[in-house]
Amino acid sequence: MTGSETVLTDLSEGVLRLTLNRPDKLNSFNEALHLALRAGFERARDDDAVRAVLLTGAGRGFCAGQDLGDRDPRKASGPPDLGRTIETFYNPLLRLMRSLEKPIVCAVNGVAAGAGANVALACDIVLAAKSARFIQAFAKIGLVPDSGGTWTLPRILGEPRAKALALTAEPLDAETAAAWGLIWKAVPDDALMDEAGALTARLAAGPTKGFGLTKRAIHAAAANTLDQQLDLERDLQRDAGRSADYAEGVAAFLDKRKPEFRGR
Ligand code: T3D
Repeated sequence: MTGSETVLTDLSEGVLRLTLNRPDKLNSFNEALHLALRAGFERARDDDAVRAVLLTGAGRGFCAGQDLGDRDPRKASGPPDLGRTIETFYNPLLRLMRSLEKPIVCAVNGVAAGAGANVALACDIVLAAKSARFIQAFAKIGLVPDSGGTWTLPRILGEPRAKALALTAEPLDAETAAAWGLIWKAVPDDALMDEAGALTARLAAGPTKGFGLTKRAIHAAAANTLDQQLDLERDLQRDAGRSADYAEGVAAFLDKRKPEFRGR
């Protein structure tokens, strides 16, 4: 395990595990954690040895959003410019995660609040411990959901549930989040890391070039007409069909053997 104190980083067999590591503060975001997490995702983008990412938190929480200790109005000379911090820290992180053409699995090990909830929901496949909760905590302190929450929640849940979660800040338990389609599944607490680890390892050993193209297609669908999407599928399938992994997958099928994908 290597990395800064605030995010533990471990690369093994193609899986880059990023563990938010400020457990005393429920892994809330300070600048150090932001920079370390961004560096982790930049490594995932740039390092061919990384085939999939597993994001989780140390201790009993996943992430409680912004560290409010850094926002104490009694210690400030005037109101903060939160637009600047969003532009400097949160938005680059979300854009980096969204554009990563490798699978991101999130193992939500405990409470995910504020930006912590929305960073989890920005991952590709989200598993949560049954005891975990998702809280749009922004309403409790007079803020607007950020980190993509106002984009993700209405698209997945529809406006009625999105607005209720955002305006009440009521905790959403993991099983309800799964039943509503907000996450992939809720699993027993003691099975979470094994299950998330096995899933990420399986993805990392898969045709990750094709996974990246698949993510690109699904992300584009939100803004495309069916005609545009059909054209995009044609173009991406052309790329996928030229990949070494496609040739290997078909050959392995015909040879009745296990494929050895390399992400190329
Ligand atoms: O500012 C900008 O740049 C704009 C961007 C904003 C993005 C945002 O995320 S705004 C939303 C910020 N987050 C919150 O409002 C959540 C605050 N936390 C909570 O509401 C609760 O802690 C939880 C519901 C998440 C969990 O409750 P519980 O009862 O399980 O734990 P707890 O006892 O409240 O917290 C445990 C410790 O973590 C505690 O410290 P202590 O007393 O043991 O020393 C608590 O103060 C600390 N902690 C929890 N959340 C934060 C935090 N410390 C700093 N900042 C936090 N966000």
